[in-house]
Amino acid sequence: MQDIDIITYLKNKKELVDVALGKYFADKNSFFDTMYYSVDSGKRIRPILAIASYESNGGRDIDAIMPVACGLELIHTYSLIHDDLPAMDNDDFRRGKASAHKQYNEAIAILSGDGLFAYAFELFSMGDTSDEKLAVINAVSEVVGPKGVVYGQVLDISENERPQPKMLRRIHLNKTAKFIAVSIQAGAIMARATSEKIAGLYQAGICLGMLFQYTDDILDVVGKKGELGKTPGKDKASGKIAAPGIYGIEGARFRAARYAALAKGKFLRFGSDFNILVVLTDFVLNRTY
Ligand code: GRG
Repeated sequence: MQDIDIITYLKNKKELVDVALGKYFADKNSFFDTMYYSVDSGKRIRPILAIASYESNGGRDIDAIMPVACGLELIHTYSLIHDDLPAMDNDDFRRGKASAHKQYNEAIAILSGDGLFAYAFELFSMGDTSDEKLAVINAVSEVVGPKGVVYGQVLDISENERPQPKMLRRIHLNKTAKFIAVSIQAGAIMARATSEKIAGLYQAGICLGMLFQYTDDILDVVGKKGELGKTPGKDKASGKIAAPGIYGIEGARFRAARYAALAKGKFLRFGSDFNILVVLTDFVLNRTY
């Protein structure tokens, strides 16, 4: 497992995703350029997880998984644009530059999100409309809607006078973990994995997703390296629930490590073909951006 150079792996996969995204936004009308402003940059964790899961499950056709992987990134970008709006988090910066409503205006930012959401589903159904594609659309739409990301955001922006561990868990699970998990699930579906494996990988993805949000909360307090325009301690200042506010930094780190161990145990059950997901989990645990 040690022989996986995770930084090179992430760099190579990110490059592939960036090239594909560039292609999907080239030679269209000018609003695609506007939307691409928000798409351009980002770590591409969700598409990389989809590709890693696809390949771990024996998938070999990068052209088959790429539209699915990129569709996930478009939905994620949409959620970031809307999250930054004055009615939500009211953030002036995203991905090291002005957030969409600052660069353009609120109406254009809202429409960029709307456009990216619809375009994601066009990418999901691009080419053939196989059973796998339908299963991906079913799984993703369930997780990003009112049973997942939208519900998590509703809870997140609600007044929480006394932050409770139970509420924190519910927000993290819905806002972040389910989307990370469905990215892994989508890769497995596209590789035609067994339903048992698809379900098991989704559960491992939930643990990885919880870990991802814990490390996001921790980095909001201690500061992200290499990310411009991010104010350390933002969540604390905005009064939103975050792990360090409930458990303290060390408590949050302890819990993050526990989610990492849980995720790795679940990935390892499927054998050495899934080592990359174990290594990716360690990367998320130790990330500094
Ligand atoms: C239905 C998708 C959708 C959105 C509407 C606005 C909203 C409801 C949800 C917001 C959810 C949200 C912003 C969750 C935060 C998840 C998170 C940890 C974001 C940071 O992800 P990174 O670190 O960011 O992968 P980059 O920029 O690298 O892609």
